[in-house]
Amino acid sequence: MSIILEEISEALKKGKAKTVKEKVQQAIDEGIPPKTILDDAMLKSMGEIGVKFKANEIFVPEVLVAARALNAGLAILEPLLAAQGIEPIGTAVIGTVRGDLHDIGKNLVAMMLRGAGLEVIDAGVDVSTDKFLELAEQNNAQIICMSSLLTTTMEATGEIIKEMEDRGVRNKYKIMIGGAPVTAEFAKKVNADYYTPDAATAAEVAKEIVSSH
Ligand code: B1M
Repeated sequence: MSIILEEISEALKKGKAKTVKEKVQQAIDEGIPPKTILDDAMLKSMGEIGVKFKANEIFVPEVLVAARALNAGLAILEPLLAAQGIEPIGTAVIGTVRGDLHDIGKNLVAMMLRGAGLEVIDAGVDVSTDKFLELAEQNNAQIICMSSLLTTTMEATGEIIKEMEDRGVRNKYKIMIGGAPVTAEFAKKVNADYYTPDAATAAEVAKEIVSSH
């Protein structure tokens, strides 16, 4: 790997957003293709962050600063990638379900999904069935991701899926759910397609879903 790509990779892992931004611009000026910068430096190191996070070698603050650095670099790369017609590998809508305002975990999942190459539409917190469906429809999403942190709002996940079934649109999307109180057993009970325990696994599974879609 060229030195500049290694520098971007290292700066991203350390969460140095300003350095990532400067080095990404420098790499572009040196003629390195945006897709190479994205894949070989940024997504690669974000993937490594995900592995370490999953293994409890690093924690939420480190992931958040790395993700912020990723976003700083992406802001420069995105218009160039779009101009070259490089498409994201798929689209996911993500939100914290109605009644629930916790968003730290949801934001982490969103960042990891972006790190895996997906376009992520963030619906925010306290998200209704209408909002999930409206954004999924508008953006041709393949996946709807629902986060819940309270035992009470966890039930809203099941209600939202039921409402999607009642409207006859449930099977248009793969539904992934997660959050501290959620379990695989619960996901099965409420007819979600996937439960993932953490942001890194969510990104791995989302990648598999869109590649087999
Ligand atoms: Co709240 N809160 N909170 N809170 N809060 C918990 C969840 C609680 C366990 C604390 C406790 O009592 N021990 C408890 C829930 C109890 C229960 O239901 N069993 C609780 C409560 C009761 C409340 C209030 C009701 C308190 C009150 O007002 N009386 C209130 C509810 C407000 C509402 O939502 N309507 C409330 C409010 C808040 C704050 C606003 C103060 C703040 C949220 C700030 C914010 O998010 N912007 C807050 C916080 C920070 C917490 C704790 C301390 C930390 C949550 C967190 O961010 N964890 C939490 C206690 C705890 O968990 N230790 C607590 C870090 C985050 C990275 O982890 O979100 O689990 P987590 O995400 C993980 C995985 O779960 C997974 O990936 C992430 C990491 O890889 N994941 C997914 C998450 N979403 C996923 C989706 C996926 C896949 C994986 O696919 C789609």
